Amino acid sequence: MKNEEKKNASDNKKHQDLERNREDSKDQFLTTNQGLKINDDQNSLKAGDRGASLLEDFILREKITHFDHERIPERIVHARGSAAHGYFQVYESMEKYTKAGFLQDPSKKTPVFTRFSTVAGFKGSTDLARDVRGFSVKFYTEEGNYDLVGNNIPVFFIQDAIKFPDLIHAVKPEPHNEIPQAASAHDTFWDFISLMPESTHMIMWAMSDRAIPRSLRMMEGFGVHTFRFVNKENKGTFVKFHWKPLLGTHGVAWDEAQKISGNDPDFHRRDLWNAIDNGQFPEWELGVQIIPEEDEHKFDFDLLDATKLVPEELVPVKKIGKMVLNRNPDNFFAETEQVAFHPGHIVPGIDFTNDPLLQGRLFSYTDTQLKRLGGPNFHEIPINRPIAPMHNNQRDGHMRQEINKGQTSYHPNSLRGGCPFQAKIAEGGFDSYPEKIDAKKVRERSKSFKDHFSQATLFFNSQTGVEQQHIIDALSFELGKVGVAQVQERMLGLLNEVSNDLAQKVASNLGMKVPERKEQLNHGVPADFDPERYEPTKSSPSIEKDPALSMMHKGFGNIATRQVAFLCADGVDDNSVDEMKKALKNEGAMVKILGPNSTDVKTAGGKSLKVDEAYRTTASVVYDAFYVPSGDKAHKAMRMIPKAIHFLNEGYKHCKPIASAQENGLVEETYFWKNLNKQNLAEDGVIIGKGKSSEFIEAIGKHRFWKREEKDSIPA
Ligand code: HDD
Repeated sequence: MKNEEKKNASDNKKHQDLERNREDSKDQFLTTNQGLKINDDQNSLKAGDRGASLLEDFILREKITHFDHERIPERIVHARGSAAHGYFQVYESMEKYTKAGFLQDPSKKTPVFTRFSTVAGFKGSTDLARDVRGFSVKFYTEEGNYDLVGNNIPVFFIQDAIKFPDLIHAVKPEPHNEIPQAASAHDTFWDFISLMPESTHMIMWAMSDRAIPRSLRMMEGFGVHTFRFVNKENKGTFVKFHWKPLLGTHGVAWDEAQKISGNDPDFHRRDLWNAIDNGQFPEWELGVQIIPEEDEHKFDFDLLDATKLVPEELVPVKKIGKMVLNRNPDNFFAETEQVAFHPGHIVPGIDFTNDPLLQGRLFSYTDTQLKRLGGPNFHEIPINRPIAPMHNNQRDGHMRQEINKGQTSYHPNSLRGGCPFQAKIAEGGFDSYPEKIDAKKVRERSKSFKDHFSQATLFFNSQTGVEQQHIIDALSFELGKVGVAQVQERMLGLLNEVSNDLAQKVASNLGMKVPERKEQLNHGVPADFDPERYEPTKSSPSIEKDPALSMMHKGFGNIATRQVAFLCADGVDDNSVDEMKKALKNEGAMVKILGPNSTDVKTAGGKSLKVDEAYRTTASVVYDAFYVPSGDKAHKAMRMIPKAIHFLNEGYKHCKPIASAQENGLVEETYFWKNLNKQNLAEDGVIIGKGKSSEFIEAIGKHRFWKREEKDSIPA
């Protein structure tokens, strides 16, 4: 469907929804929860019009009591989230590897509900925090709900779930003063990390631009653990899950992220909502890396170790289907807040492995929902209900919705003819993969989990120069916020294991020295740990680089949904606006008209141009690119508006494409025009002159002109 058609379809749907809402609520009286019609919802019952309120007022009491109980505990992690409905469709049958019903028939659409989240921040925190993003998909399959509860980073901080509470306590705001909010740049986080060498690989990812995404729609997703596909013949195959966004994978600049957090803390949430509302539905392809069981020990890392990934250079990702998110939730609380994900919600054909992080997760998620959603019946909340029929002998409990009929609630029974029956495997009954286990009970970690650095090095070496610089900057920022020199030193020691160049540059930014190896406190392993079991090693990785690990290697060119600000004022040239607008819209980009205030701008041709935002109510950081149409009068006016000049300066600082249809005007007021070499501006994404829409579109397709950061002197 073309964007315009999608937009019309979405507008029609909005209109129909509005009509339906009106229709549904026609003749609806305001009532109490018992259905009693309320005659006065403005005044409480009082002893005289100036007297005390009466306890007898059950209408007041019911309303206030319900209000008092409106909040439920927020998620201990991933509290801040945004979600959408959609569907998943497989490209071809995967029966060779799995019997999972939703992965067989390319003509079948499986409904999904997908929730994205930050990890550390509270529910009301900013979207642009430097953090890992959760990427959870609930597939409502005909065989029951399947949840793929992953992240936008393919590895994790720790190897064993028993360390999860420690990790989260360390990253959350510090307990004595609850500072800082939604940030890892503080003492306790880096203290913990510096003592956990196994987190080094994940830290490289978390300090990269992956942790400050441009949009939730422009992030990859990963199942993280190695899972198992099981086919009809009961043959198992290891599988790693990937989500690849069709819009490419993009981040923002760190300075920009911090400013967005102030200007629009809902930036990601709004972006997802608006895109779906506009009919520009985000899409991801589901990819799998398939690894035969026979190859389990073929790699120089352990497939069960969640701090490792399987490089795409070694095992390519096969794209097997597509997810489209095409409907916003009707009610945030009912859906996004109450949805309950669980990595243990699987369907026949998908099974677990012995990854000790995954094994611990299997306990944690039900436990947390019991507390969060108030009891054992959270599966009855509409967003959590499977579409597959559900029958069992579980009964009662807080907030039970179902009215179970009949005399029996046990199995086996004869009084109800044996119902509900157990399903045979051929009838779709679930059967755990019969993995052979013959082992001693131990509190041990396999020696194959001990190499904590080679993949961190692989990741760092696979980045472009710009990406490496961003990691160095991020580490310098975060460690610069740490107030304890020993913690900083331990971290420099760990970074030195990744790359001496990296460690030297961060050390220099901190004004410190990289410690000698022998001083490294056993790579940070604390003295009370048994070194035999915990001291890390570093083997040489079988490959030196994997381009798939770099964001800048993928997904460029597509400008769909990019937000382009048109800087306007009275006297703006009609053609200059219309031609560029048409060209951008043809590519699916979104045009926002900015003006001196919220009233329409009068064009040179005498038309009214609707203003989307006044300069004072918006900020450059929420746009992807800037265009200044021609018109002498307009340029004269804009030269007098400091915020308009600031837009271009800041846009330049954040390496965004800038186009101006005329040279003599607003652009002459900018810092970069006055101070930098104009010869290089075009290759730096600054396009000057009339009729340059194709050059501008190409520039937007490049996302950012990071080379400009080398001249990081723009005062914006
Ligand atoms: Fe977790 C939520 C992802 C390890 C315990 N986790 C949660 C969510 C995501 C993840 C995306 C939000 C779900 C939603 O949108 O509602 N978690 C991960 C990944 C992990 C991981 C990718 C490692 C590979 N988690 C992990 C461990 C534990 C937990 C090791 C505990 C032992 N996670 C939880 C939890 C949460 C949760 C406390 C909080 C809210 C919830 O479950 O529903 O149980």
